[in-house]
Amino acid sequence: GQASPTTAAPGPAPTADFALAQHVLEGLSRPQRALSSMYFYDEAGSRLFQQIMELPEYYPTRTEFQLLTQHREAICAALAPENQAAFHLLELGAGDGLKTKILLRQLLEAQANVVYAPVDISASALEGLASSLRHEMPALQVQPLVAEYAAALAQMRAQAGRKAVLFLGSNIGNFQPEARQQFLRALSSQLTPNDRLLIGFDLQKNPRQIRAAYDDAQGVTAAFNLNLLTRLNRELGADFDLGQWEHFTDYDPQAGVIRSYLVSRQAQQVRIGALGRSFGFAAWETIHTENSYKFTLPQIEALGAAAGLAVQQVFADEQHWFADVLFAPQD
Ligand code: AVJ
Repeated sequence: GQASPTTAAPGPAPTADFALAQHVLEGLSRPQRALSSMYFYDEAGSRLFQQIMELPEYYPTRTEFQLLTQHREAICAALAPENQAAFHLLELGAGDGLKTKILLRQLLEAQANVVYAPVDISASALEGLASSLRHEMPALQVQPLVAEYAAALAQMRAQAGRKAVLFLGSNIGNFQPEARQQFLRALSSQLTPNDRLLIGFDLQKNPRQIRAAYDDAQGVTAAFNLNLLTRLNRELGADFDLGQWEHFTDYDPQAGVIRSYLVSRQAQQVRIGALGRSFGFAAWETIHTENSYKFTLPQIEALGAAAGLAVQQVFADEQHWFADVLFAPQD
């Protein structure tokens, strides 16, 4: 809960950083320390993620781009209603929209009666996307929305008429299993029988290949992980010494999850100004920062079924590294 303004106890100032401060206090107070990967994406973090997507080791973006290109006709035919009826194409976590443009071009070519509604937590990313679409596809109707997933779902309820929802890039992999199920149920409850949902899943594969994608030779992923501490230094007046922390990641092939950590290289104290206190770290103590789940097709079927969603089609690349899966509400 929010601190009342009359509380004299030291605490964060009630600014825009309040949620971040609360999160850090809670996450660093646990016996197994953790911070959410949601906070990776400040300006520097978003730039580093763009660089990650270009890395030779980071296969997911490139693979999904390829499979969307290869299957674009079938995917668009499955997303758009028959007889050119009007529909909204909602995208959760649209980002730079580079992959989605493959589908948007295809829809325009097929003269689909579509309104594209990209949703993202980053206003600057959405603005960039909207303005690039105005130039590249002036005929396309675009209704951008700056919001978190939950707010976007609530907004969907008000959306009359047919809709197709995109959730690409294996963003679904960042949820813990329970939150993932909750999210899918909430999403599913907003769909009417003729609506469609396309979700991108990174598939289980050679564990060495997966591990390499999150521990690249150039150290870009390490910089991306460590940038979280830079953010806390700037936004919460913390004094993390970046030289005393390192990136560690490992893949658990049975759980199908990449887990990433920041590791304290020595015993140290870190002061966090906005929290008015310090935290002690033992040598080699870790802060968990990200889960990135990888899936199998039977798991994907089960995931959908538990949320009232039936798999209609699976669009994968030839090597079966990544899949965009089309769901419809179960009847
Ligand atoms: C943006 C969640 C798809 O999990 O692969 C990339 C983020 N983290 N490298 C992923 C990420 C480290 C990425 N997603």
